[in-house]
Amino acid sequence: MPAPSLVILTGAGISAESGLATFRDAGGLWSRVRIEDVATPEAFARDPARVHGFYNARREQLADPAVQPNAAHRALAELDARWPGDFLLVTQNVDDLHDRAGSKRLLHMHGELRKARCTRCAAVTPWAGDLSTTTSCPACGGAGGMRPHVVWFGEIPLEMDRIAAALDECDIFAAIGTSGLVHPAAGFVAEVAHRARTVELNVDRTDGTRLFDEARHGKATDTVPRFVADLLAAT
Ligand code: BV8
Repeated sequence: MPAPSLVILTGAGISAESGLATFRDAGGLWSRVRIEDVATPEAFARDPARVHGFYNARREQLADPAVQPNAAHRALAELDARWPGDFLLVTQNVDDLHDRAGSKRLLHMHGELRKARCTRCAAVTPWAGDLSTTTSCPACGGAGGMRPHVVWFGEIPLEMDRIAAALDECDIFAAIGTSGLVHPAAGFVAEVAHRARTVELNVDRTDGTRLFDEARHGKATDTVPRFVADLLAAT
């Protein structure tokens, strides 16, 4: 009997205990700035300096030595390393905490804060510092066309074919630390619910909790290591 195929979706809640603000909790990012002003292609066309400022501040916070992967990130990296079957961790997060925890079978569907993309040649370059309206592309040399390698609202998430293929095969689907409000990620559970075991891990119920077979409530640093231990014990 082959090991079950796993797909795990994470959202901002898995990084909350590492000190990174979520989006929709009290005091979250969208309570400070409007999506329409900083996270759409129209916002970037209208005021690129403001959008760069929003992402530069988040990139700077991510560089803070106090911001480290937490026990939930580390547990998922261990699961990745030890799971004998198919496994894919799909994160909506643009932080690099899953990467730094050691996750390998990982996909950033909304892009990555520490990468920049040239709007002229499309080259994607690792980027730890600030971007501005005068930044030059290391690949083509063009100046002023660099943007965060992040998927804004109204843009198509990355590697959707690879995600669809993994969802088509998955036997167990878990959503961790996501409010289940942003599509298409929010629709993944409905896509697999008729044939996969579905588990939601969150501090609270969400609008999507009713769609899951099981809900495990608590902080990610408590619930995720326990969930991983349960999965590994069953193999
Ligand atoms: C698209 C990058 C078309 C930027 C982000 C209906 C159907 C389809 C689309 C739409 C639709 N209605 C509207 C749309 C369009 C839109 C959308 O969904 N809008 C929403 C607002 C309604 N979607 C899009 O535009 C997407 N593109 O649809 O293209 C298409 C699609 C497929 C195929 C072809 C064409 C693009 C969306 C991507 C936008 N970019 N991020 C950036 O980061 O700055 S989205 C942004 O929201 C982040 O990526 C974030 O990850 C994501 C989701 O938020 P969450 O991660 O869930 O975070 P949130 O704060 O909401 O929740 C945190 C949760 O954690 C809470 O539940 C909380 O209880 C919990 N928590 C907190 N602490 C803890 C915890 N849990 C455990 N432990 C803790 N300690």
